[in-house]
Amino acid sequence: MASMLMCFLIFFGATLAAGFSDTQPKPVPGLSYTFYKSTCPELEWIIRTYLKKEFKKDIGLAAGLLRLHFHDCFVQGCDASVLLDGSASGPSEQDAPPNLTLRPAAFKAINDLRALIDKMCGVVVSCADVVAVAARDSVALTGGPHYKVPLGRRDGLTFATVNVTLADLPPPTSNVSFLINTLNKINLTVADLVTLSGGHTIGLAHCTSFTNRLYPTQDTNMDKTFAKNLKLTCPAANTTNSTVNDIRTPNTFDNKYYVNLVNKEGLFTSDQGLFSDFRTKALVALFASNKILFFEHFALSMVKMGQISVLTGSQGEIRTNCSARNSGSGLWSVVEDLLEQLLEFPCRPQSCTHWIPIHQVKSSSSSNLEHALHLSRFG
Ligand code: HEM
Ligand SMILES: *[C@@H]1O[C@H](CO)[C@@H](O)[C@H](O)[C@H]1NC(C)=O
Ligand SMILES: *[C@@H]1O[C@H](CO)[C@@H](O)[C@H](O)[C@H]1NC(C)=O
Ligand SMILES: *[C@@H]1O[C@H](CO)[C@@H](O)[C@H](O)[C@H]1NC(C)=O
Ligand SMILES: *[C@@H]1O[C@H](CO)[C@@H](O)[C@H](O)[C@H]1NC(C)=O
Ligand SMILES: *[C@@H]1O[C@H](CO)[C@@H](O)[C@H](O)[C@H]1NC(C)=O
Ligand SMILES: *[C@@H]1O[C@H](CO)[C@@H](O)[C@H](O)[C@H]1NC(C)=O
Ligand SMILES: CC(=O)N[C@H]1CO[C@H](CO)[C@@H](O)[C@@H]1O
Repeated sequence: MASMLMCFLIFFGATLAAGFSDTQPKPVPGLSYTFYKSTCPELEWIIRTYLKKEFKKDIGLAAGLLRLHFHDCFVQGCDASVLLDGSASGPSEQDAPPNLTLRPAAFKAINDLRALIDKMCGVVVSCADVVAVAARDSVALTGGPHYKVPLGRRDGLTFATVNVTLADLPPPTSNVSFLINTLNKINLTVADLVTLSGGHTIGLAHCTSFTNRLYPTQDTNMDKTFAKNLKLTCPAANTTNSTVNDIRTPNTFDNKYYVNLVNKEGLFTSDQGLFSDFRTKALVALFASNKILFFEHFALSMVKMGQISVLTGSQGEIRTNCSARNSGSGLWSVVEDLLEQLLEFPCRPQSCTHWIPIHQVKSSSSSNLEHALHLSRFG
């Protein structure tokens, strides 16, 4: 009997693993797994190499980049609008209250990456795609699963208002019902909610994100020793200190976040609630005991999240500066459209990009970083 069960488990496990590696989820129309294959074959290598180097200096950047992608996708889709500086048309997402704690280092990394990518490939890769790949690599390089991301996103032309941003990003004080409803509006399921919350296996949180559970009265759903230590870090509700999201393995992407929840050591109301609500509790317990299963689900949910309301084809633009709309606001994509019509052949963006280098002859000044990348590749 025991051996039969064993056989079943092995068979079941193998089937899951095989199904996982063989079948990538089908990309939404306009995105593909090979989008930059001919126009920027170095793309993923450039990003991986740069991030490996930067994470050695500051592993917290990985958390910053993962959260950046989440915020981008939840507010008007994964269109890199989260990167826009506030100057052009009112407050950007970056200035809205829930985003204030997005790490400046993450914005800098995206801009640095774009500069490197542009030097090698020309201006063909969207900022939204750079954010998506950087988030994926942040997961992989901190110990999480490696998964393929569909590419071909275009960058948005419009800012989200502060109000829209507030409405789209659930606060950490949310209960599970509210979270389920919020995610449901963007077609994410209850399982996606539990799975994506596992992103809190890395990174930091400021006291203000969880002191609602300490003051004025202590949340009974929090481990007493854990609460005592949090009170030392956050002696008052308004302290500006921060602490790690995952007390067990703060800088490693693993399933310990769920182990924390099972032990009442989740940080936010929105975290700990997942182990109280009958709709989410079982999956939390399952992920706490099965890292591989969590990794498989996380990869799938991230691909799903990464395709929320994406702009494709000739929508939006490829921003030359990730922090600002191209001057002429969308003129470039109008020109692309006109060219397509004049040529009278169906032209997908990747087959059209031979137009771009003509207009984007780059200066040959080379940064130290670019030099380092060349050396490690060709040297
Ligand atoms: C489900 C709703 C979610 C809520 C309510 C939420 C809330 C928060 C809050 C309040 C913080 C701390 C901000 C601070 O105090 O500085 C945070 C940090 C973080 N969140 Fe979430 N989050 C959610 C979903 C996600 C998702 C889907 C991901 C990615 C898959 C994610 C990844 C992160 C990361 C990596 C950090 C640490 C950032 C850093 O260290 O810079 N979160 N989240
Ligand atoms: C944003 O929300 C606030 C508070 O709900 C409201 O007073 C304000 O008018 C809203 N602003 C816009 C532009 O909708
Ligand atoms: C969950 O939160 C929402 C919004 O804050 C609130 O209206 C609702 O009553 C809460 N539900 C429960 C069961 O506490
Ligand atoms: C959710 O799915 C519906 C039905 O397929 C679709 O109309 C809607 O655009 C989707 N919403 C998002 C944000 O993807
Ligand atoms: C947190 O901030 C307070 C001041 O508000 C300070 O006294 C305390 O040492 C800080 N704790 C930690 C762990 O940083
Ligand atoms: C926090 O609140 C206390 C009491 O209300 C006040 O004395 C203190 O200055 C505040 N600290 C910060 C950092 O706002
Ligand atoms: C990119 O745009 C931002 C915001 O307008 C600006 O501050 C920055 O200097 C620009 N960067 C470059 C390299 O032009
Ligand atoms: C919580 C928080 O710090 N909110 C700030 C977010 O950013 C806006 C604009 O910069 C500030 O007014 C808020 O105080």
